[in-house]
Amino acid sequence: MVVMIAEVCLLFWQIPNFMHWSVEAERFLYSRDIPSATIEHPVVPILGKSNVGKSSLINLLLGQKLARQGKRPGLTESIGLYKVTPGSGDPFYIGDMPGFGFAVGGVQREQNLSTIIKSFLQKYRRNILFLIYLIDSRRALDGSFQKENPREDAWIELCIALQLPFMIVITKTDKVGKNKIFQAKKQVASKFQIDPADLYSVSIKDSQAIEDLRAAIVDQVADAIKEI
Ligand SMILES: Nc1nc2c(ncn2[C@@H]2O[C@H](COP(=O)(O)OP(=O)(O)OP(=O)(O)O)[C@@H](O)[C@H]2O)c(=O)[nH]1
Ligand SMILES: [Mg+2]
Repeated sequence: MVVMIAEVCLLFWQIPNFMHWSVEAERFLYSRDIPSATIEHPVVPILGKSNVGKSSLINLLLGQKLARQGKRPGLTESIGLYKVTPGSGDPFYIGDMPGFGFAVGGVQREQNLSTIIKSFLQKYRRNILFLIYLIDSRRALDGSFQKENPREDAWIELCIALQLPFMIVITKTDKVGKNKIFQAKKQVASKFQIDPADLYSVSIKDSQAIEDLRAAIVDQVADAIKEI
């Protein structure tokens, strides 16, 4: 009997962490022309420039390939909400947002995507616990993120105006190498005047970093729900 219990414990121990939250996909189409729906649970949207790795990160966090990901910037065109229920916690949605900035299809398409993001953030502000804001590690390192960047700054200003707390995550760290990650964090942290240790970093090739981020999201969601 003792052996059996030990075996069961071992089995659970070996189950990857993503098994500890169950996932339901719900593609939530949102545009100015579609009447708004009621969103039942709090939302944690993932925001960032097109191609920064939002949809890929979401698929890894979910442990399933539910969001469309790919090389073409502007691939995600509508908002995908994925209901996540962590072990003993309350359900919430992780939101895959279209990217801002360059989109294949030209300026008009880019503007349409921006309108969708902006109106979602404004309309559903009360559902949003916090944002996860992604920055490509190469843009952090070469200084292009810090330089005067009116388009990206306008997004950051909108989030601040809406009093949206954000968690910052540096992506694609495999592109810069492990020894440069802290430097990339320092550069971004100086722009936001925060401690670099408060930033997260991920790569689709680093499963430990994904696990750490998942755990941090669950903790932050639990804290944010307590404050509501
Ligand atoms: N090397 C590397 N490539 C990555 C990483 N994350 C994403 N990518 C690649 O970057 C490209 C864009 O990824 P997506 O996840 O579709 O990016 P997105 O931010 O959702 O893009 P949009 O929906 O267009 O805004 C894909 O080709 C991914 O395979 C990473 O950590 N490392
Ligand atoms: Mg996407």
